[in-house]
Amino acid sequence: MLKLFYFPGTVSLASHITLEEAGADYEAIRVDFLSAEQTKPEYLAINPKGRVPSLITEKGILTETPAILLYIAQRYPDAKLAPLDDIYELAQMQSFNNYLCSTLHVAHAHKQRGSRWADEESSFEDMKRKVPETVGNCYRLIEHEMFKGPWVMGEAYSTADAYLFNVSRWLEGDTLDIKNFPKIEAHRARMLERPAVQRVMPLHQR
Ligand SMILES: N[C@@H](CCC(=O)N[C@@H](CS)C(=O)NCC(=O)O)C(=O)O
Repeated sequence: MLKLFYFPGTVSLASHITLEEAGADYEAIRVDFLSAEQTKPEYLAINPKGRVPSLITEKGILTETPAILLYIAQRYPDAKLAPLDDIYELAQMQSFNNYLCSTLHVAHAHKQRGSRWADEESSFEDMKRKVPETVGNCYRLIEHEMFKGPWVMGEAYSTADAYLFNVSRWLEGDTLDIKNFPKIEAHRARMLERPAVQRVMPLHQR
């Protein structure tokens, strides 16, 4: 059975929704960030990165959201969570997911995780101030260039939708107004109607 390590409010929501959409047989295990469990030897023995999500498979651990999402989509092809029969479309989905992972999420992390990149308090403040601009630029690009509609990739729902839904829940905390991103706002509402999302959300409230 697959095991997903997660914590509410983090990027682990996308993997959790995708497991649920796939109808996977899995166990969700909460890592208690409030007691910094992700930094303790027991968790580091599972995932030396000290982050969530981690997905334990029969073959070993998987980390990094784009890799986990693609793994689930490929393991459960009948759920049609990715355009697996079209290499160009699949690469497009990966392009979107990797943009969220390597650019948007990293820009967002500058608000609370400045110590990853600097030591001075003044540097943290500077990084925090820049977040609405850098994250806002990401959402502008998604809203105007990348989002096809009604789902991220167009007519078909894919893993990119769970991922966008996950990260866009941080938008208000980054002092951005979702009203400025009407496609992303409508996407959020559409996601909340999905039974898989409704089943998972109670576990992702802090
Ligand atoms: N690139 C990773 C990022 C994972 C990540 O940074 N997770 C955060 C939560 S959103 C975390 O576990 N942080 C714990 C910490 O910094 O102590 C992914 O996409 O899965």
